[in-house]
Amino acid sequence: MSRTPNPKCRSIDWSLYLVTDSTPAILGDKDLLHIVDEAIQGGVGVVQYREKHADTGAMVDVAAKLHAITRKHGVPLLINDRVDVCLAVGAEGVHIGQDDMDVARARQLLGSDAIIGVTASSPGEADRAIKDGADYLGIGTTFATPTKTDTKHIIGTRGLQQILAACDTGTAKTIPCVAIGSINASNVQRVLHQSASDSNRLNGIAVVSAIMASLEPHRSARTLLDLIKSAPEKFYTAVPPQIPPTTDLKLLISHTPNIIRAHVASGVICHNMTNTVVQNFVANVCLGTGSSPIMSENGPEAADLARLGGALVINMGTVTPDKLDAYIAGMRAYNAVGAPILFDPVGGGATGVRRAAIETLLAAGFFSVIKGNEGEIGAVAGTSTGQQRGVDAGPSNSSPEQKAQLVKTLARREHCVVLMTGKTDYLSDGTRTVAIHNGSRWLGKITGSGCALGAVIASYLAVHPEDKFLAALAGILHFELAAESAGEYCSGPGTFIPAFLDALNQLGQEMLGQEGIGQPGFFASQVKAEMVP
Ligand code: 3NM
Repeated sequence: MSRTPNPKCRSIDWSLYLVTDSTPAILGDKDLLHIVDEAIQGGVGVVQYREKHADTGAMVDVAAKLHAITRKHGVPLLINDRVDVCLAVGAEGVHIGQDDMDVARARQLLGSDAIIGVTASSPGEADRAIKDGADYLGIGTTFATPTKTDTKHIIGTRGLQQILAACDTGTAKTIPCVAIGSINASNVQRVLHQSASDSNRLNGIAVVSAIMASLEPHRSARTLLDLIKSAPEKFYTAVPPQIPPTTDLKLLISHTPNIIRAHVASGVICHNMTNTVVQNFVANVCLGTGSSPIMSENGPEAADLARLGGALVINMGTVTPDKLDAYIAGMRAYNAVGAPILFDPVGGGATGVRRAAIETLLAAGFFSVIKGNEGEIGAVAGTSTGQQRGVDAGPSNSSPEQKAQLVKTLARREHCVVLMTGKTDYLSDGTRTVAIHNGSRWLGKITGSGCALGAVIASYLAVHPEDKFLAALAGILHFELAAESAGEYCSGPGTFIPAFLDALNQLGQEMLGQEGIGQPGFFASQVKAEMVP
């Protein structure tokens, strides 16, 4: 039976939880007590004293000094694993791991007032800890960390999400949850964003090295707390937070001409880490839509490129181990400045190497849009049962409803926009889902059309970051209406390519000049799409 929530927990700010470490690699010659004092002043709301190597007498000595500091600031001190040390200094509670003393015994020794936290790395462990009467959960290991090399499970943000979702089924919702494992200023906002389940989210994060290894613990704690408290919605969220997202498709489409005009006039940078087969064609399509392409798979230069206000495409069509490292460098660079990234998991369902690459990339950062054919989206979702042959989607057994449901579910899971391409395209941000029937059959007869669409959507995201779903919709319509127009004049795939490049450019010019398809009302009349419930 889970117990009634500990009233002591309610007054605690779990946002930033510090776990101490006195190993030379982290603490160096700094003073543990000074760091904790400074970190609390910087915003730490809970301190856990964790010491794996000292004698009991020395631990009690340090714990007593730490307790004097935490008490002065009114924050709780918890002792890792050692109920005896907790009792000796009268600390507020303990944190126990899966291999430590069980909760019931610790509770018996410490009493009902004590705060008892438990480490959980799976929904099952979380459920057990809650039933045993834990007051809060430390969940992880989020990412591999040099601070603790004997961690058993690296669960990523998806693992956090599964535990949070499982915690939400009963009384457990009232139990605070903090995540741990290689969390720092560079990833804290995305961890908070990507781990949220539909109805539950982390109460905070726990760190060791991000504060204990810092030469400026006060400033490090303050920076972390500011990042935690300032919702990163503008950058991350698929659905705009302020404006209630409209599901009125006519209204949505009515916004797209202005977005297209802004894009055509923008010359926005479209940084492509894309496959070697399509680079020339993709660069030409970018130019045709008004963006400025750069085809660079050089990880170290991504940081400079990320600051130019554009977007990044990660297209893993010709992935190798070296390229995977470059993609990760690119993701870090663009995530760090809040610039959009589109992920195109080309051939994702074709080989084990590609499925593993998808997992690596999903754990490495945040994508604003994930785009692929049915096989690729199935591979990202982990739902595909069939073997993708090469990079093509292959035959589909799914109904339109199932496809729409898949993109919606994946968008909700990844908290981003998802596009599944095909004869009908399905675009969703988890709240709004639209089926789009525009395009040309010739797009399926040339190489690189899907890759080029990814590049177009990416640069549209950079031009209209406030609503990524709408930006993606505008990019898709620019691309597909141009393809339709080119399809009318060409005699086959060979003549389609130049006609398409012409049509992309022409559509843009007509939108700017409000002539041809750019005449008021004409553009919208060409769109064949409907909202899917
Ligand atoms: N517990 P850093 S990971 C103390 O997974 C600890 O239970 C973990 O250190 C767990 O913030 C960890 O430096 C170390 O990565 C976290």
